[in-house]
Amino acid sequence: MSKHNFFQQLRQNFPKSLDTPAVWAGELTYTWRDLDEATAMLANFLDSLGVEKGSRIAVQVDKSVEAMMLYLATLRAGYVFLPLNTAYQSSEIEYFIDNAQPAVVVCSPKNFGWVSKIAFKAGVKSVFTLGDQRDGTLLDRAAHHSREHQPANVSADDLAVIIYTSGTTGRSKGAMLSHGNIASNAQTLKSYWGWTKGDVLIHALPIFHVHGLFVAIHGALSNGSPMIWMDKFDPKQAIAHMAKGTVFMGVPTLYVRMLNEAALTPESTAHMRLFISGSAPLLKETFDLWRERTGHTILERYGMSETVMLTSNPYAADPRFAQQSERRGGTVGFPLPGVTLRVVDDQNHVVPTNEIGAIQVKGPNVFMGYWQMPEKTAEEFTSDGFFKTGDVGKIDNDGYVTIVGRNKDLIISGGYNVYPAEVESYLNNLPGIAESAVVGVQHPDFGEVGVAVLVPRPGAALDAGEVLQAMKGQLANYKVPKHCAVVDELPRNTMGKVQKNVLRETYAGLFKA
Ligand code: MCA
Ligand code: AMP
Repeated sequence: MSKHNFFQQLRQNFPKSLDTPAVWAGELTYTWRDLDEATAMLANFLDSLGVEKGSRIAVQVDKSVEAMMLYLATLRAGYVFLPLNTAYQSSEIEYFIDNAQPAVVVCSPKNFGWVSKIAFKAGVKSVFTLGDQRDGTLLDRAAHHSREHQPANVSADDLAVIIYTSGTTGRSKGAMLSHGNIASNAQTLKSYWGWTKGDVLIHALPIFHVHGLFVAIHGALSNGSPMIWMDKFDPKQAIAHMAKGTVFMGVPTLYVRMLNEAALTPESTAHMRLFISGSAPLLKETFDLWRERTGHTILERYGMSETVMLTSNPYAADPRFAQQSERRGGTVGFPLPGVTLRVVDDQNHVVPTNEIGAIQVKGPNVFMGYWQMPEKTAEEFTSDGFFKTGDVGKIDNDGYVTIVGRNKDLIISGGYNVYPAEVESYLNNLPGIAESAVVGVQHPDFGEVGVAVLVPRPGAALDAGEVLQAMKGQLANYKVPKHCAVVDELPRNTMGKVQKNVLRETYAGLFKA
């Protein structure tokens, strides 16, 4: 039985009339039949490679409908999808491939040279290409396969996707999500956000992270709703699509950029049903301004790669919370149905209402652990099975959760996570640098960006511009600090620990609007 195969569950929600539009992508229209047949061909092709079930299919390609089809085909055939940000550079890709040991790697045609070299060196047998113009060897090869494919038998606990998340210490960890994890979350969000007949999703996010890959795609497909596909976010185009769309999902930067457009009005957004924000804190100012300019109230939700979605402001009245139906700016709403969320102190005791503590969660959506890191996995769970999110927050009298900070040293820049430890370790290895500290400061467009503070080695002449230039091409561009300062020494407390709060204050005004 393939009833636990998440692809099969999505497919059961495809509309009866398979020849109606499923995706509008520029000039092209893909029907539901196209989605079904193309994923079958790709799944048959993957099967023809003779790799074992559960093998990882690592994919670093530009956003395209075919890239989404490859994701769906991987689930369909019972393999494990491993999406990789297109910003990752060779040393990052080398780490992921060595760590995940994929059976198949798919990359952009333009990157085939260096990616295949890394892959073959790591023992990968099959490397294919997929471009954003339906080009590359993957589609050529899949074209010879049947348009029919019986979805693989999997159990709810079988691995479906590995999403790499960076770590506060050491290298990235692969969060393992099962078919059951992603299915339960998709099902919950479908009803909590009131997905309805006639909905049309404007898909504006990248598809190598949870927001664009899961929350957006699963939302539309599990409701049999078509998508307007944007290969890259553009604020003018996004607003123009609102004449036909009903649901938009974005990180706060996308809302900030749309607010800069004169075309954003009550009239241009009149057809829309729902605006959802997440992945980073939405400023109350952006929330209020959006309501003023459009008459719509953004619904903010909160999640993680390890857990998919955890909390959400209500779409309609939530009977569990005294019928609350208000979407409150600055909060992330209520734990989703099925999710248990608690706020605890250092002794792991639940704190009283309105008090701040560490957020821990439990539920069918919580991941299976980190790929080949049982000790790390054990550290991140409490003895009674709660996952430690690393976020700090509180729950108010009405049940609304507010995130007030993080106890992980993390910068969220335009919705992407940057771990200072990773950037510092890169900087500390550059010639002329004795030590470094990377901190996040407020930024009008990206919300937060990294600033690097460097101490030169004795006698070394450090040029901040050259350091930044050296980082580009070595680290994903969003990890490269937006400013670099050279100082004589870093501020330290009596224990010798770098006082990052002092640095944050020093550079706080650097990017003020
Ligand atoms: C691009 N740059 C960035 C970022 N994006 N720098 C910092 N932070 C970023 N997010 C770099 C570019 O490489 C460029 O560098 C310069 O900044 C300006 O680029 P720009 O053209 O403005 O960027 P863009 O191509 O328009 O991209 C901005 C973006 C993009 C559209 C906001 O970053 C984006 O799509 N963000 C969404 C991320 C996302 O989907 N997150 C969900 C994660 P240079 O000038 O040197 O070339 S899932 C998650 O977090 C959890 C589970 C959840 O709750 O959802
Ligand atoms: P990731 O590692 O990409 O899965 O990012 C997960 C982190 O993003 C969470 O642990 C939070 O710190 C942050 N996050 C996601 N949604 C929100 C939100 N609505 N408000 C504040 N932080 C958020």
